[in-house]
Amino acid sequence: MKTIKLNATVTASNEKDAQALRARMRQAGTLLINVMSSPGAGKTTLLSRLIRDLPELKIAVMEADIESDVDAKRIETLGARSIQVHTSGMCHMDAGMTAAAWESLGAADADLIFLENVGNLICPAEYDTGAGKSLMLLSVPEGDDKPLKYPLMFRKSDALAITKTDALPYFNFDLSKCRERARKLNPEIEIFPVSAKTGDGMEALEAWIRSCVKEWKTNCEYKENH
Ligand SMILES: Nc1nc2c(ncn2[C@@H]2O[C@H](COP(=O)(O)OP(=O)(O)OP(=O)(O)O)[C@@H](O)[C@H]2O)c(=O)[nH]1
Ligand SMILES: [Mg+2]
Repeated sequence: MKTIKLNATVTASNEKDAQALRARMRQAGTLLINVMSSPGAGKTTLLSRLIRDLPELKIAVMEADIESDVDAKRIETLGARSIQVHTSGMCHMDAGMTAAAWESLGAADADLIFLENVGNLICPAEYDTGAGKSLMLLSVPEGDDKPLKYPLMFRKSDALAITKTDALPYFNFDLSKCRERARKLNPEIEIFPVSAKTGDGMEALEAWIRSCVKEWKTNCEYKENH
């Protein structure tokens, strides 16, 4: 497992870099999912479960953190290719950093790459990484009011995994209120209440991921043939 240190990319437009990376990844037939949440919401635990539950997909992971390589090591024990990216103090990944990490990862044949972004609900929402899909996590202990406080993250995400649902009996977390608040910001958002600990709700999330990968590859074949 490699660890690389990256600085913020200095180019004219992050949006352009992101579009270019998305186009290259489409050609490669690799779907990149940008995974975002507060620190400790359960990203690495969820990704570990997905790697085990989706053996038919070749999955690799890019772990972005300010310090340490514990998350990439956790992923590596599952046999998936992973790379640890240190962001030089930055609170998010940008498209140039993501492209550099993809190159260093060396997973040209991957069907699916997860980017575990730096843990926070603010900066990662502001930067397009070039990912094809974005998945945010909100864990039950954080509270159902988070869509009110961090609206951009909910607006920008294709899917919301409400994690640690096994903890629902111990917290005042109203699932339907949370759903309603998230949908008010983003009517299209897919919502999956899950527990990576018990496996509850994982099937629906996994079906969504499978269909995204399939659609990504179908479009890529379509493009190549026309
Ligand atoms: N009860 C419960 N605990 C969970 C679940 N998923 C993760 N946890 C716990 O939550 C803590 C944080 O989990 P991680 O997977 O490390 O969270 P993370 O979002 O990757 O954390 P950072 O990378 O530090 O931002 C750990 O103690 C996990 O065991 C879950 O489904 N249920
Ligand atoms: Mg983690």
